[in-house]
Amino acid sequence: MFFSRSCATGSAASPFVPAEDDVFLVSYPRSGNTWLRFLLGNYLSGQKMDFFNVHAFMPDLDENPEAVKQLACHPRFIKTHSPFRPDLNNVIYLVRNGRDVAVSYYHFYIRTKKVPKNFTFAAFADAFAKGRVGYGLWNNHVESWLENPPSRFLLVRYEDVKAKPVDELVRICNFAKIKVDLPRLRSAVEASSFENMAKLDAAQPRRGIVPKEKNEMFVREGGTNYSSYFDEAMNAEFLKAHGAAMRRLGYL
Ligand code: PPS
Repeated sequence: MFFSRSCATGSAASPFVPAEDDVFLVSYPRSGNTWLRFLLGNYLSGQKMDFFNVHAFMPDLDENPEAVKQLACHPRFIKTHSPFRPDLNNVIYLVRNGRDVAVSYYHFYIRTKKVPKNFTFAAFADAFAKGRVGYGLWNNHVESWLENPPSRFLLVRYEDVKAKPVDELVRICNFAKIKVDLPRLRSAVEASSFENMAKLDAAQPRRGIVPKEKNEMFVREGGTNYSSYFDEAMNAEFLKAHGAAMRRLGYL
């Protein structure tokens, strides 16, 4: 039913209304949402995901609601960075250590020229701790979902996907009521490896961005090395704002 599924275009006339079986891939930015979409897309689509077709298979509700409305496959997998909204069910909420999110977001801000190249991490960390970045306080985003989980809700940690991608993908498939085919799943994990996605990222520049160095790549580091960015003061400031969610998610 799901493999080689065709996501043929339907009508775009009506406003977005969630279908009962829609599955939402929800995360604060820079938490690994694109990786999750590659994993699922490579598993389900029968095609090789890349940085263009992934948006057609699993569109972004915030950026392109029309593409979501035009999806004719079921269940629809829909990406969003939205904080809690009550009309979404079947939510896979992807989290990542907030400090790694801050580091990744910092480089993304430079990549997309939201801040100049010489903007310091200290200044960004200060803005992040105060919620003065795109999606506001990381803590609030996480708590908004953890405090109000819809009836069908799956919490997935980026670090767990890194450590045991096959197991986590099985969990996700079970949650989304998708049949599990282990050999196929392992191939999807391989096709979506950091190295393979980084190669595709380099071969497919987007939005006029031509990265000049590794930190300007979209698939940049994929790491958990925040400690080389945060000094003691930044750490204290970060934990003052985000300690509750960090503790709750087992990151402290
Ligand atoms: S966005 O801009 O909000 O859509 O970003 P998002 O896709 O959620 O997150 C980007 C980070 O995910 C990392 N990434 C990966 N990590 C491990 N393995 C794979 N295959 C992978 N693909 C993407 C990506 O490198 C970004 O993290 P950083 O730390 O910047 O490298």
